[in-house]
Amino acid sequence: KHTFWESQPVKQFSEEENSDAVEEGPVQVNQDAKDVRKEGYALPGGYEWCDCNISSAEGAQEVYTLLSENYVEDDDNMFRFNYSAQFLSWALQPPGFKSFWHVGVRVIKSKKLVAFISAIPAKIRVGKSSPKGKDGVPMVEINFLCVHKKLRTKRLAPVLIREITRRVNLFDIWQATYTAGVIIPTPVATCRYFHRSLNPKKLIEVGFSKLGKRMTLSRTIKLNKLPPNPSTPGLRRMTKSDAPQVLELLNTYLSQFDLACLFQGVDEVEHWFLPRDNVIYTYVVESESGKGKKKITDIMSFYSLPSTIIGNDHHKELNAAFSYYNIANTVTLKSLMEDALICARNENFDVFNALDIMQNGEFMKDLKFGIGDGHLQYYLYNWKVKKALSPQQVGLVLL
Ligand code: YNC
Ligand code: MG
Repeated sequence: KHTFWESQPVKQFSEEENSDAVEEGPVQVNQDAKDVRKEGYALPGGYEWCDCNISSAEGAQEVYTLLSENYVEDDDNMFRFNYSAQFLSWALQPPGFKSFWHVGVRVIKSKKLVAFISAIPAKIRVGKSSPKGKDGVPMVEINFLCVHKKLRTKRLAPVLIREITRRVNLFDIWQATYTAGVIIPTPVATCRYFHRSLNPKKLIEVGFSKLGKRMTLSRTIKLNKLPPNPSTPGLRRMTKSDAPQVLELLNTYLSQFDLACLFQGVDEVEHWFLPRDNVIYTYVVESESGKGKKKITDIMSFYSLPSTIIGNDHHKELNAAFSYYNIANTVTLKSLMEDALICARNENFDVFNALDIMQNGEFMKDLKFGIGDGHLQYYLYNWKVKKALSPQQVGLVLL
């Protein structure tokens, strides 16, 4: 029973079967932004809404602290995502961001931040038949929904979701995309994480991985060993002047998928891809294109999302790199991704994670990725698709 989600304009589980009868597109016709209620939704007594000011160090730190203590844990409560303050500052402030969409709940008396939810704008294309065709649908990406552990199961999450919806609707946006570990009505795609050990000794010590049957630690280390340096000629870190070519490459590449982001301009690409230490790592391949001219032909990227290791005296943090967008044109995807593993290892990451989306299935076996437990569900708000997408049809990475 999903009392809240059954009240929302999302595809319901009961509509799963007769999928031929489902019309692709909005669940509800767009309203008039002028008719959206002006007042915030009611909170339980003693709590108030706030706009979090991520652009200030203190504001980012406040959200960081809430999430670092209360955000997503694995099923066995051994690890908890520990997005850094710099990462949150990046993830929440792309071109067009609004503090009005960085929604917090505070205790009125102490001003302590106890809940959070965020939206950022994005153009999303669903299927090949979006009404606006190649231009995609103006949506928001919802992320970092978090309620303090002491306030759980009091139906505060639905209030946060209604409030962010209201604040997005006020700007005449009626659709959203989000991912979650839980299953609610109704996933548009069900994807899985795969993991590639970079530092097997530590991964075993902290209980992230187990020694395989008939395996010793030294054999495991040897099996996972990577060359010291990447092999692709011309591979280097992305710089600002690469952004126009990266924009072209991304939008062309992503046009083959049924759920993807349409990058809107050079400023968006600069924001999402220019390297930032401990946040986002992007490499490009620069090739000679004749007459001494050079051009960007390939892209490889990953982001940094460490996890706190809960209750381990020796190791405090698991350094995980997460695959972002990768485009292989002059080398195989496998060899480009082997370079990604090498670059991540050289940046001191312990593990490299990738979803089975896009073409990632092509390299996972050869590059010794192992399947993770748990799934990542992709969702659309106020948008129905006829049939769920396979992971390979998904070309969207949410942070
Ligand atoms: C979830 N992750 O099903 P029903 S992902 C959506 N996404 O409703 P309560 C969720 N809904 O089933 P708690 C959800 N988790 O009765 C739970 N729900 O219809 C639903 N965890 O509320 C749930 N972060 O307040 C149920 O539950 C109702 O106190 C129960 O709070 C939930 O960011 C939560 O995993 C997740 O902090 C806040 O457990 C809490 O348990 C927590 O009684 C650890 O809520 C951190 C965590 C979630 C990460 C994420 C994406 C969120 C998407 C939200 C939906 C956006 C819709 C689009 C809005 C814009 C529309 C436009 C335009
Ligand atoms: Mg609650």
